[in-house]
Amino acid sequence: MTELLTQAVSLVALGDIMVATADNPPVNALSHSVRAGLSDAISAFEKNDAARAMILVCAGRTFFAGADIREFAKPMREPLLGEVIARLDGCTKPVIAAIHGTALGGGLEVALACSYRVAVASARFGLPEVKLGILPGAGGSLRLPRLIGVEAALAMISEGRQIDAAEAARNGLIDAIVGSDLADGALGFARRIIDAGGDIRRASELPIPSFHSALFETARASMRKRFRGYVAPQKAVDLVETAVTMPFADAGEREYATCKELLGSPQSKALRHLFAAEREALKIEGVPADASLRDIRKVAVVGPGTMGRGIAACLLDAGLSVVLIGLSDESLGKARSGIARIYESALKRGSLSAEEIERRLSRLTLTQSYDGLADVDLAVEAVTEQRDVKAEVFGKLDAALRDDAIIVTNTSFLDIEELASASRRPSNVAGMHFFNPAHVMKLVENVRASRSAPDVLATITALARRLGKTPVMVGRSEGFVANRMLSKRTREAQFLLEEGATPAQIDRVLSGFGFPIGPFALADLAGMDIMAAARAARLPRMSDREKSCNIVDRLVAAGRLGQKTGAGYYRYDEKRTASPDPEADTILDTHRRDRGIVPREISDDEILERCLYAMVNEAAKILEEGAAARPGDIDVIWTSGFGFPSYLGGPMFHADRIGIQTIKAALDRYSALVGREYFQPAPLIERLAAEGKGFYG
Ligand code: T1G
Repeated sequence: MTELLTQAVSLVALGDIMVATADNPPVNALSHSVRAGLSDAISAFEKNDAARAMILVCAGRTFFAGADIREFAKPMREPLLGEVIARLDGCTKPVIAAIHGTALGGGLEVALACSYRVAVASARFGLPEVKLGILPGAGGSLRLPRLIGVEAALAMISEGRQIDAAEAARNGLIDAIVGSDLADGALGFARRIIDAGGDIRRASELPIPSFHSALFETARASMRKRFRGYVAPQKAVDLVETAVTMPFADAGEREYATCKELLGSPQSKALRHLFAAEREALKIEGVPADASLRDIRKVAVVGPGTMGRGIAACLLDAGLSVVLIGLSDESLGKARSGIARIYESALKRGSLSAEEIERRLSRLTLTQSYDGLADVDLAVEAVTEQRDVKAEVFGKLDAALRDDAIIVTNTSFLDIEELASASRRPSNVAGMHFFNPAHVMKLVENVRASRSAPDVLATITALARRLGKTPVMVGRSEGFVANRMLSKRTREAQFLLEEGATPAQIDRVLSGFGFPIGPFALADLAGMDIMAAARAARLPRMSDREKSCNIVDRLVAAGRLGQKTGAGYYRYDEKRTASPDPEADTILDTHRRDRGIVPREISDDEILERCLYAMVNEAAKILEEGAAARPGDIDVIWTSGFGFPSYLGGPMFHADRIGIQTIKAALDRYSALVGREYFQPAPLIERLAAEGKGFYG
């Protein structure tokens, strides 16, 4: 008979095997009711002399996905996870974790404290705490190295890397992969353990496998480089070193203390904010959570340029069939080789096999014709950013596609409303704004037009997720959210340059803040011709000062297109290492002289504030207009799209930390210095500052 121990855990005896089942939707987080239930199950198992083994399994879609993140902000209620885990470890009869879905964080720690672990082939395992700015706090750093080796454990803990069941079986994390019927497989395994004498095997009692003496020093250096600015990855190395050099109990205390300390750190709060914001961003106003999704199997991509190719590649990667439509054999041929190059580098890295690449490419059709698109479910328009060209393509797609097919535009700046209303299917039109390179960049700004149908919005959100992207729904607004805010930072960087700062100073300040690359090094990478084209597109809406601040055009005129010509804002050697270039200085000096500007010393603080606050001020306008639904959406956009350091939580979260009153005072100061048209505080900032509130209340 099944006995309900707590709201979340039940226990049943099947002969001499007990089965404890946890059921705490949606992801079986280790909430209080689960911990209490597990503790009761262990007691019942230990007391029951007839029971010779216990299986620990989860209902629903996954094994325990970790500690309950929602409980982090509250005082912890006993039994604490560490206590439950110590009791599992101390069991005098075998406990077998039966795993499906993802065993993560505290969930994996529970499994590690069991005597044995079996899993279905699709299960995944990880200690992703580091991504939340914390580290394992319930024995993960102690038991994992003993089971799978120090180096492998270090990689999982410091990078949050997940592994699949095959790897887990190879490295000793799990004892068996069972068939798709997990309960059946786990019962069979338990029977074999009982028949073999019911041995228990405690990971805590295994010896520490040998490891290379330079392991930790090398790892520290690599973490510093790869996770610049992040605290937890560095601490992870210290933690694992402690775990394998100190006695078990002492190391356990150290682990718990580290986890607790990190939990209260500003970085962890920021990263947990983003975890929640990313999920919140999937909730779209007017779209029910259970909205029906349209079936998307075949997608047409119009425009075989850089964007079209990248988009086609990620659609192929996700298992979809793609028709890539172009204007000439030549452009399509280039597209095919462009896509093949993307796959060649995956082959070289070893992330894809030649057969898999072959399979993906076999789903790609290249054509100049709009005929035969009847089985296409969705079309992505990715042609050049010109209104009449896009309108013409929309017209052709409208005529060629089934009535219920969806058309999305990849426009960055054009008015999606105009494109939608010219179509005969306005409710089936929306935007999907990918970023270059589309097969790499995580962010997709999905754009809703006023008549986009709710199920269309739900479908493009699901499609972006299927492509492994981070979608955020935005509304009508020139440049949407990411580029619109970026254009203000670009403007300020240019103004600062003509006022007397150098590209190297501005880049140093912004990368010192945490951006992966400064704006001028980035411009050199993207190409000055691209920057000049973007500038030309915005020219009609620029102020007089912006129009005359034409350093980009001067660089192009001097043939300095950036890295590809060996010189832009910087000069590049054959290894593409940048150094300041007197020739670029001369161009800047000439520009300043022509404009009658006497260069001045500019402080690093001024550079950072002007670049950052110009963005935050624009974000406040975007929020007021409703082009972004909430501040969290903007934080997700900037951290997943443009390298805003995640450990600061995104521009809005960071602005709240600085304080809106401080930001407003700075905006007033720069209004006087640079001009009101650039720095007048947005009404929302005025209001929040007056009320003493932040974007998050
Ligand atoms: N606690 C509470 N809620 C959680 C949760 C958790 N650990 N994980 C997910 N949710 C919520 C999530 O907010 C969402 O809610 C819903 O579940 C579905 O999630 C002591 C310190 C498991 C791979 O970091 O990686 O253990 O938005 O949309 O895409 O060492 O969730 O619907 O209201 O993401 O299928 C470590 C985090 C904790 C795992 C499922 N564990 N979760 O992905 O669904 S720290 C993690 C995930 C720890 C110990 C420590 C994913 C997933 P809502 P979802 P999904």
